[in-house]
Amino acid sequence: MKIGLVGLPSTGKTTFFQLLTESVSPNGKGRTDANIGTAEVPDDKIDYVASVYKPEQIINATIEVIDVQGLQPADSNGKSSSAHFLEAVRQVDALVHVVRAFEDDSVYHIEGDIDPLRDIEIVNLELLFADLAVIENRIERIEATKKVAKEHLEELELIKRCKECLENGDLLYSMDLNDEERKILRTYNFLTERPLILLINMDEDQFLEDNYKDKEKVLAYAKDKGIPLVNVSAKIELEISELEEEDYNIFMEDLGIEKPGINRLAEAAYDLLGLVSFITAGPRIVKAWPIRRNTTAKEAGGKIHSDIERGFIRAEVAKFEDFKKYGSMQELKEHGLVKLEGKDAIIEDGDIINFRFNV
Ligand SMILES: Nc1nc2c(ncn2[C@@H]2O[C@H](COP(=O)(O)OP(=O)(O)OP(=O)(O)O)[C@@H](O)[C@H]2O)c(=O)[nH]1
Ligand SMILES: [Mg+2]
Repeated sequence: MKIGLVGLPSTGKTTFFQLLTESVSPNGKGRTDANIGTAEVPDDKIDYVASVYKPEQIINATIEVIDVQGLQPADSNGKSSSAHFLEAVRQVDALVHVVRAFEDDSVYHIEGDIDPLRDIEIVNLELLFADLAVIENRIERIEATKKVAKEHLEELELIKRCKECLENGDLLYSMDLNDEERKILRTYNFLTERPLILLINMDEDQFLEDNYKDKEKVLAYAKDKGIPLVNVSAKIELEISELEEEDYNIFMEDLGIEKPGINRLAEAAYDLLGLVSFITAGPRIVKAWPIRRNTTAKEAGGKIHSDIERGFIRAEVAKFEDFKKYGSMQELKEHGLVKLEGKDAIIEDGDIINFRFNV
């Protein structure tokens, strides 16, 4: 899974990026290039299975995180200079908009004051302008040809509808499109079609009180649009992440941070994208494998290796809750709790699977 961090300048994107990826020095100052890093998805189930198997290696699911430079709001003529930075996040599975709620006079705010909802709308507009620019270029290119090829006519009609949608100030994900149309649009990697998460970056006090300026408005907006909200206090969490475990736990508790930011973000992203993980376990490796919800046993095998999908015979599936209750595969087998599933069985989150295949 890939996510892209976007937002206005100095909202805490790179701070959050460092927290997620535990990278100490992202590329330069992040002025021109995007920072790219990998975040490990924390997973209680993997931790438990690993504590039983004690494997040589534990492999959690990962999320690739791309952090781009802050977007400069368009000028009064609607001219925007953000499109260039946004190219780096066109291919992500979800965009995470880092919104500034923290109050700190020493940190410059491009709009001069704290107003999360206004900032959310400015960034939406930047995404919209970037998509509009792509569409306008494409329309120009198609129409420049003397005779528009037949296969382009349909595309042209569709992107003109998209253009109209954006010009009305609506994001493309709100359009009612059929599968064929979505397929045509896929090659464009439109930003306003990407699933979005709002990450509210708060200061210490706001986090403790679970309150920030205009919180009610932001909640109402997110609810209305069905956009998940995640709260973090990126700077403070980054600072304490450098402490020894004992101190770290004490500070997290003092600050009222029940779960690290990465946990909350990963949960929101898995939920939004409809992902779950299954587990493979052995003495060498215990590993989490992210899959789409409703993936079949055979397809799940294909995630590991195409040979497993091709030569699929059966999947031995144990439910995580049963494993936790009995504490070993041997016990589970004796209680008849390891099921032999066929190719069409639906895999659920936490299933511990051993594939039988033959190639
Ligand atoms: N007080 C306070 N400062 C913060 C917080 N989060 C980030 N900052 C500070 O804000 C400044 C900008 O943070 P960055 O993480 O670099 O922001 P950015 O969004 O990556 O900025 P650009 O890449 O320039 O757009 C830094 O000085 C951070 O220390 C916070 O929660 N509280
Ligand atoms: Mg940055």
